[in-house]
Amino acid sequence: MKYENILTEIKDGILYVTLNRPKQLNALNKAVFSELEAILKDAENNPEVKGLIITGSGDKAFAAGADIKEFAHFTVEQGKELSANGQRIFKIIETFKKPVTAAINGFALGGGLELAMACHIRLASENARFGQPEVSLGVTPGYAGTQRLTQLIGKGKALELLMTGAMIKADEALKLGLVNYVVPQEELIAKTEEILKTIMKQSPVAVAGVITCVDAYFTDGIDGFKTEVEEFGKCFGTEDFKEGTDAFLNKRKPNFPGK
Ligand code: DAK
Repeated sequence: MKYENILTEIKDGILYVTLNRPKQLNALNKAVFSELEAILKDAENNPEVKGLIITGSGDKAFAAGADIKEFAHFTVEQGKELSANGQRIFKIIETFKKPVTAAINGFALGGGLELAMACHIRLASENARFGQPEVSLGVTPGYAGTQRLTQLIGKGKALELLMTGAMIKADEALKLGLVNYVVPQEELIAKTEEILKTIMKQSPVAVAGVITCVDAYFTDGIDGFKTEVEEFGKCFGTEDFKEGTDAFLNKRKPNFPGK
């Protein structure tokens, strides 16, 4: 299916999702959100898709935030609605049962950083810049930036970035644990593919279980330890587990059926 603001392509099991509003530095408007939601739904049900790479088109931006022109005249109610909808869609990414990586190829600001933080793994190019500049516009982050940034880098540094609105460079983002790798821009997609392909060789059922367990750690009212017991137990009834153990015992590489 063709989208107006996002390019998609499936190759070797990877769905490439490229935000494609380069003139607006890939700013996230309502249309981007609804296209993203449709793409995720399709990816969830498409057995051809084993993992995702989300990136931005051009060499300047991953996404420079929510589209400021779009929300500039919003009312309190519209603001709440926009925030709830964005949070809901980013939660779909965070709990997605296939691995989702962000290849951050430039500015990841505001909603753009919030999108990257919802992904399971983040890689950045050397020119990438990160920040939550919302306070400079008179708003708080609305797509769970206050929550995920705190989870990822800790309260002290998160509060500093959130309250100053300052931008940081890729090497600092790496030191803070905001991204897993920093590479030259021309190597960004290849390095992301390498990580994703390593994950894709593992049991998809077990990988999905890991995502569920780690998410449980951060979900109020859910005991992550109990979730792990459940997920671990479930694995024993799967074909992936039979294949994985049989392959090990017979000294061969596993070929996981993903069920
Ligand atoms: N939205 C709309 N357009 C944007 C944009 C954005 N976030 N960021 C950049 N653009 C557009 C610029 O307006 C410009 O368009 P033209 O003027 O050419 O038409 C074009 O992209 C190129 O930008 P610049 O000319 O500014 O490029 P520079 O290299 O000089 O600067 C920059 C790059 C990234 C430093 C600069 O563009 C910049 O500061 N952009 C804004 C970054 C920012 O503040 N991002 C955070 C947005 S706030 C909410 C929910 C969520 C949020 C808010 C409310 N509610 C629930 C209501 C989330 C908010 C955010 O994400």
